[in-house]
Amino acid sequence: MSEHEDLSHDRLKNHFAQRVIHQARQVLEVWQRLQQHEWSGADMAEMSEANIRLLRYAERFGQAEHADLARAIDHSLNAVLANKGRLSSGLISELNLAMQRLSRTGLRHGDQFEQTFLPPLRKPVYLALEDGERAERLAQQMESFGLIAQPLGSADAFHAAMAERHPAAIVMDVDFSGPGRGLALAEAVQQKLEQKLPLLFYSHADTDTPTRLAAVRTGAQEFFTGTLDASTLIERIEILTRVAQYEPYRVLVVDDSRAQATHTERVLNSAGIVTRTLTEPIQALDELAEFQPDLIILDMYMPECSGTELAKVIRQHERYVSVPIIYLSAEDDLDKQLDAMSEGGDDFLTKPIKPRHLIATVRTRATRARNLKARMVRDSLTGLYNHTYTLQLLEDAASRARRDGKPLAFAMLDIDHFKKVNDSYGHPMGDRVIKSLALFLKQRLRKTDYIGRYGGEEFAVVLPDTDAATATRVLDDIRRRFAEIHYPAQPLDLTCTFSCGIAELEDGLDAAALSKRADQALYAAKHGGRNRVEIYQG
Ligand code: GH3
Ligand code: MG
Repeated sequence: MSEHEDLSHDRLKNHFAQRVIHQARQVLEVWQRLQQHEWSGADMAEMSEANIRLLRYAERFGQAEHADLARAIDHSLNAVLANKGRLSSGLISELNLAMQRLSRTGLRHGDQFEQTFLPPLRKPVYLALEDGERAERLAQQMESFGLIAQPLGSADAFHAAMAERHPAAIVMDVDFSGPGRGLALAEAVQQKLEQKLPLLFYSHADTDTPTRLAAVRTGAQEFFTGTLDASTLIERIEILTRVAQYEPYRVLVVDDSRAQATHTERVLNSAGIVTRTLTEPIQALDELAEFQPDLIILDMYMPECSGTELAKVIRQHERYVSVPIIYLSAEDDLDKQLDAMSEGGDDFLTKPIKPRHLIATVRTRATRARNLKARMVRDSLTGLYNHTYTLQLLEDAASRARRDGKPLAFAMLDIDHFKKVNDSYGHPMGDRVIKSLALFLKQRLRKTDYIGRYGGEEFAVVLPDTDAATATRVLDDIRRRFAEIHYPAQPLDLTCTFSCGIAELEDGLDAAALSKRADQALYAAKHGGRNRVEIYQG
């Protein structure tokens, strides 16, 4: 084969590979849409059709991994059909897992196996900002993170772009093309769409409540003010547009009547919500720790203990103070309902309840609780988990590792001579380094790893299913690459390093002891000269 033919052969192969990727996206898009309402037969048919096409392409173009996933999805969809079109918690979880894997599955290039993420949405993000220069700069930064951004200079350009294709998301300046006109523009566009586009507003000045209200009414998911920080923006867009982020809601149903519980489960499952039932309330606390529900539905009257008593017990645990509790009961005495609500409940639904009403209540409550939790457990500078929550995650991961007989590693990182950075370059530069290490860790670790900001310039990482040697390899690679980052500064660019200590879970070791070992290893790394990774030596 001539070199020319070789090239065109490669290009052809690449072209077909793109077809598979495109079809995978299609499947993921239908899946994402299904998260918003109760599933219908038509939805299932569309899903199934898109998936079959993926299977055919993947088989024809030799993409074994995609073909396997498509087969698994087909299998689950058929199981739903065999179940008289009913979803079950097991099937929802199965489908969700397959979709997450699909969104992460790369392609085989030639013969060498290359694990890459699915390319970013081919759709661009439209940037409609008053300040054209800012928009250009932002677009460049977004591109270096794998997003395609298209700055638009005028309302006409915006309309033209919208007519040509719909973007993955819109970033709109409230004052784009004139004071307050950005708002009107976004509203006009959204009104014409059946499926609203992810919309993020920006205002250079701090804005008043009426403006924010107007933004909310156009379906805005986010409102930024002040300087528009690229990494924050990128992170929000990723969350709004990535399917992989989606986790089905989990609801724990506590009801002594098996029939009633099954009914509740069926209704919730039909909307893609994962459920688990307890008919014996006494087990509730064990189940809570294991299942980690987003919301709890309690029967008011049970023989062993009443719903309100159980709610009180649950609320005594600090970890569960913010999990919404909904009472479900035939009780229609308003006074008794109010009494029950003051005992740690969030809502009261009377039986028989319309399925739509139940689903809507659960969705709104669970969404709000997740948002609230995200604020409570995350550090505001970096968006990483805070100290307390990281320790909780470590505890949960340790008990899972023990149960499944899998290894678990815990790493602690501390930036070297960070005081000097603050002293010589100023505190804002210090903050920038902290934020960039946070983003760096997020990009380079697995989705299943938990990353926390442990203290000022100290970080912690929980690595499930990982032994100390593997964790060391991963973190040492991150250490080397992080040291290569240059932060522009006068008179000299700044570079930073970090030290890291690693410990592995062993029999008889609890989370606190494991964390202490990692800390000791970190101390050894500092003592040994910094800019290195050390494993705990007993
Ligand atoms: P070592 O290599 O031994 O870790 O030296 P170090 O200078 O990094 O350690 P030390 O603990 O003495 O100093 C840490 C400094 O980090 C002190 C504190 O002012 C600074 N710091 C803590 N939190 C923040 C933060 O959020 N932003 C900034 N800019 N600085 C912070
Ligand atoms: Mg330090």
